[in-house]
Amino acid sequence: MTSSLRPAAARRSDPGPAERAALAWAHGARFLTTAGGLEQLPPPGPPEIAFVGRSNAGKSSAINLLAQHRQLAYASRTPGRTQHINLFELGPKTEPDARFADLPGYGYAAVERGAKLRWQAVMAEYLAQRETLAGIVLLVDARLGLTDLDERLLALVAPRVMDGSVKLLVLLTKADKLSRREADAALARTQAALAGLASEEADIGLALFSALSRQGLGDVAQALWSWRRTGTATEGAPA
Ligand SMILES: Nc1nc2c(ncn2[C@@H]2O[C@H](COP(=O)(O)OP(=O)(O)O)[C@@H](O)[C@H]2O)c(=O)[nH]1
Ligand SMILES: [Mg+2]
Repeated sequence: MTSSLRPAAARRSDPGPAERAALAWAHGARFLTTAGGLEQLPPPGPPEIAFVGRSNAGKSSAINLLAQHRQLAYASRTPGRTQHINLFELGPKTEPDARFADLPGYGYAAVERGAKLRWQAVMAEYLAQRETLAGIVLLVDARLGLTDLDERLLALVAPRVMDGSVKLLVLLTKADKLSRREADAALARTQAALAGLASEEADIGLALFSALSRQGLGDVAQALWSWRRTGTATEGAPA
């Protein structure tokens, strides 16, 4: 079977109610604010889900697809250009239950050194210390696998992942470019690399993803949906 047959197969399967609800939730994402540094972030609110990855890994494409806004997270033609944390809000407008935090892509060689160092520090501080950080989605080009920079990011967040306070979902992107055999190999390689983060408390997911074919979209939406804040005082209360 060629990989080009998979998108149709994926679309054919009827999503269950949980997947539909999760997709509808993700599609409801709206822009909240953009921060040029940690001091510009809004006060901690609902759980934040941070999207991180090397420039060109497919982060903007994934967020755009989840949110169903073609331009919500600008799929830049100039990798590394977006040196900001962009925040999106999800859930009921009166009582948002999650935020997406789109962090700057890393590893783009042409970014000026001073700016690069500054953003490394901002990201490190955000990922290591943001109290409302609930989960991290790490986007990795499936053909490249985890790079040194990804490993460094994982080392940085390892304490929070291993004690279970921050969940981790690693997406192997552009899966449409891989044969089934290549995809299996990429999964196995990445799983082995992530083994060091495993612990009793850790919640670590790994999935193939394609913004082009939508492979993995429903599962990703459901995972993130499960990370939102639930059980607030008004939830389930009569309208
Ligand atoms: N074939 C394929 N290309 C993709 C996919 N996702 C992103 N791309 C391409 O990869 C490049 C980088 O994507 P982008 O979302 O801007 O990456 P970002 O720098 O991580 O935000 C663009 O040319 C996209 O069109 C995918 O699922 N499949
Ligand atoms: Mg981008």
